[in-house]
Amino acid sequence: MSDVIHSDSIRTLFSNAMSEMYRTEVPQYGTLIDLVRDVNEAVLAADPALKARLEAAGELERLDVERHGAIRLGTAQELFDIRRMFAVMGMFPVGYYDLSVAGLPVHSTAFRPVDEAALSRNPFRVFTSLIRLELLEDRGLAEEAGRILARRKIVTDRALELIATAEKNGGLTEAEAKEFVTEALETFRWHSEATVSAGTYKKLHDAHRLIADVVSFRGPHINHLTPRTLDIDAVQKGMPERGITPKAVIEGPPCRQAEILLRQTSFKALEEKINFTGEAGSSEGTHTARFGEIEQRGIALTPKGRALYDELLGKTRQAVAVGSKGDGASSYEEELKKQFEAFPDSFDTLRREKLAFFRYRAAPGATFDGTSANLEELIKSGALIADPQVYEDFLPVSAAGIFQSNLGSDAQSNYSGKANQTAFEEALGAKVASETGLYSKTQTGSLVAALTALGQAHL
Ligand code: OOG
Ligand code: NI
Repeated sequence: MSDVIHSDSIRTLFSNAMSEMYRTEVPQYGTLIDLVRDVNEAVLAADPALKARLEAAGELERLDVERHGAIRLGTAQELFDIRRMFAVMGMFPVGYYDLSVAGLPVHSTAFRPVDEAALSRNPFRVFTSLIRLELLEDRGLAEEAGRILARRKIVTDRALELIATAEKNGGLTEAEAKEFVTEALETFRWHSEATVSAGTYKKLHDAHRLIADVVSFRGPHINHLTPRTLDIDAVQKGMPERGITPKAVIEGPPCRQAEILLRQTSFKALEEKINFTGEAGSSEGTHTARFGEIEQRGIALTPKGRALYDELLGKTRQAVAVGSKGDGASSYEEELKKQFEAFPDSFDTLRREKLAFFRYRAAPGATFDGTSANLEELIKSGALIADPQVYEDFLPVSAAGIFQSNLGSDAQSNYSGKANQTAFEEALGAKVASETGLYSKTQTGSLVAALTALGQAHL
């Protein structure tokens, strides 16, 4: 159908609407956005080379709109419906994250755009977790939670109709898209009316705070929206000056020249008043669900690079544990820095040692006379350029740290995992894409195109 609009446009309509909603619901989010904008402007002004690199790689425009959010779902049906909803916006499940390794009864995926053009227009992502009642020891409570969840409908009837329309027609018209966004927003809105009594809430909360957060409400409120900064250390430092207290340590790799993967920090945003239902009328209580977070993204790592990252992070965490009040944070940071001295810190070395993924392009107007013997020669001559590929995904250990901190503790915990990707994909009704596969495809595709443009397709 010709009047169907691109899913990228629907995603942008939606992420803007979500950002506006969150700004009114969580005032500190607005403060954070302002701080991140100030820091990013200062970084770009102070580092013209970085600015030029981001501009040439087409990354500068997306920076201002770049956000990720997170939701937690209760049932397989909910995950199935949410997958269909995100597909309308050009967002698909990538990666499987087992959070039971950190003692959390959830497993997750990230819905995000997958092709390069879509990512550069608006890389909006939603980290989506499914609660695992099967991991609860109290089977009676697990069944009760299951019954409560079975009663709710998190997607409006009209949104479901429009999803079916999009699936049938290969997209939505502009008018349908606007209505779809309004309806979809309902799923992620905060509801201060709990669907359970104060007594049930307490039981769920005692079993696990996450269980109470998922089971006690009408829908999966968006629990944070995260802007991307170019200097997370500067934002972490600037937060207290603007009345925001961040968690004790930044998750992920240490500060480096050649940034890798993802660094994140978060803060508790709100203690919200809620009303419980009850036979004797409603009663009041409080709930903390929503928080703020910032992220800095670096280069995506190959499996070899990722294995090295996991090894060094594991050694750090074995050597120093951060306590629940954030004690030990500075020795943790020192240890992290020390361990990561073993991780090459220049993009060129990362590329030559095949530790990270790149996107290749021919330099504007470049020609290469004759036949090149190898790739290194082409790169050295300036004809072939290797830009770092941004890591578009998440990290399970970091995600666990963000979860923990917003559940009320900075303590790090390490448990043995109970991954079940098969069950997750059955609920989802689809397979999750492999993140490595996507980066690898981009690397190979861009290299073939660049070499062809330079007349060096034989390489
Ligand atoms: C999700 C926490 C994980 C991230 O960026 O790694 C996360 C949640 O608390 O629901 O947002
Ligand atoms: Ni997050």
